[in-house]
Amino acid sequence: MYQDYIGFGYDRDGLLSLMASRLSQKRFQHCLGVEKSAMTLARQNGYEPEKAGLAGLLHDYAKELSDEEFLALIDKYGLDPDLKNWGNNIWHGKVGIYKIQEDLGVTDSEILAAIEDHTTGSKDMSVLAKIVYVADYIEDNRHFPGVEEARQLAEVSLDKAVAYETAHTIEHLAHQAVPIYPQTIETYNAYVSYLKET
Ligand code: DGI
Ligand code: FE
Ligand code: FE
Repeated sequence: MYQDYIGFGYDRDGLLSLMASRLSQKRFQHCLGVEKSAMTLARQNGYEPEKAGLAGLLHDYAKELSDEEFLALIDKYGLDPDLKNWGNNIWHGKVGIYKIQEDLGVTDSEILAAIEDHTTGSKDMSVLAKIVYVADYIEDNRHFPGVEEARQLAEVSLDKAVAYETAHTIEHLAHQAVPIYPQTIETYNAYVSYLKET
């Protein structure tokens, strides 16, 4: 049950109310979509669906915090000062987990690590981290060129789906001429071999 992972006694309904009050309608629906996709991926990969669903539901909890709040959290917890050179896209996972611990009492380190790395991936992802990373990309509300291929790959292999998602994200970021977080490139290098295997 949620109680194994969260300290403040929230059940799913309690979390849904809190998230609905913290997030735009659209982002709330996205979180519900990631919850559902994460549970499906968990069943396909021999992982606990409830734990995957909880991590998926919470993954963007901090997405609508202000820049000032993120900068204050970086100071408060003595996080890597280089984080200040980035923005919401990088902060809502890597700094967001501190807000999630403060507000929800999430105690499970595997859930926290999965949320921490859900945007950039990591070269050392747990099965749960891969599930959240991929579910974020393929959930039902996502519509972009390539999403169908990502959905198909995810049914075959979580690792191939991670590789595909990372390559396409990097392509997209480079095309937009925005900086790529070094950890994103590390993820790409760790998974690139899965792009070639059939
Ligand atoms: O929060 P979501 O929109 O559901 O998705 P996300 O957390 O995977 O990504 C948020 C944004 O971050 C998305 O527009 C892509 C961008 N992003 C992913 N990796 C990097 C990145 N932005 C920068 N600058 N560098 C990265 O490495
Ligand atoms: Fe996100
Ligand atoms: Fe997301």
